Amino acid sequence: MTDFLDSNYVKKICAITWASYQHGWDERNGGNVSLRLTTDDLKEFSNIDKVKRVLDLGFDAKKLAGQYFLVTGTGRYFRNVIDQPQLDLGLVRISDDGQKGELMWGFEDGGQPTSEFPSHLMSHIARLQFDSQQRVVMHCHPTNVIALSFTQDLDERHWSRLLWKMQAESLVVFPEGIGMIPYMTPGTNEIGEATAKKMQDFRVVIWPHHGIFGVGSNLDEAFGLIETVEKAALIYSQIGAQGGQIKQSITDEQLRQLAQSFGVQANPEFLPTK
Ligand code: 2HA
Ligand code: ZN
Repeated sequence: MTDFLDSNYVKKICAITWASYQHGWDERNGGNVSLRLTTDDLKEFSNIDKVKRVLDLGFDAKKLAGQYFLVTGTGRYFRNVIDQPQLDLGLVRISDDGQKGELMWGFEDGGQPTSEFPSHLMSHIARLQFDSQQRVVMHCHPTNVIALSFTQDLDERHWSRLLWKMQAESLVVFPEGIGMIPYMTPGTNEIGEATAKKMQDFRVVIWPHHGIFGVGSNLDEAFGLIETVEKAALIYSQIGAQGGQIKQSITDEQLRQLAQSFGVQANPEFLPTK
């Protein structure tokens, strides 16, 4: 048996939180991440077989009963997770009735899951309807995405087309486009519900003037998705820095060719089929 602290799950979350911090997306306690794990994933690990504390979830998570989430703690700094994972991370089992979180490991100095845990769990539930491999929800504060939410209309079609045209990579990585909710108060069930609703159609949801939610089947995929969206937004910012005048861009026809070539289906509401 391996101590859970030495698992690749903990190592990988440490690596991703550190990378996200280094990108400048997680000032202070900004950002949070959750990784869904099953009993099967955990059978080879020790130190996770006793309930250490029972936590209130604040909503009905029955659809996730018996599943485990390795999650960052509220108020914790992404910068520090790599040095003290057993304090800043927790492994939480959703109770059989779906009302409570059972802390099995971590948060050793009394910590609690991120204030956005309801948003994470609701997003996991929404994505699991379409994708049984859904594992990761990641939230952070990428600078150029946030800046874009001040200068652009908060319109999904507009954002999707703008970001698709900033680099050839965008359409291939997020062919369904970009989801968007209105500005809402973070940490509430309401923002969680609005985000999860968007997650029925998108893997990326923008929180205007705040940040981004991205999902995936593993940590690299969710992180890479956010990275690609932020890179497109950065290119747009750099265009502004170079005077803002666009002389040429990727055309709709070139986007269609790109989708065909990479075998992806571009959202037809955002890119007409012709
Ligand atoms: O974890 O980013 O949205 C702190 C936040 C809240
Ligand atoms: Zn945030």
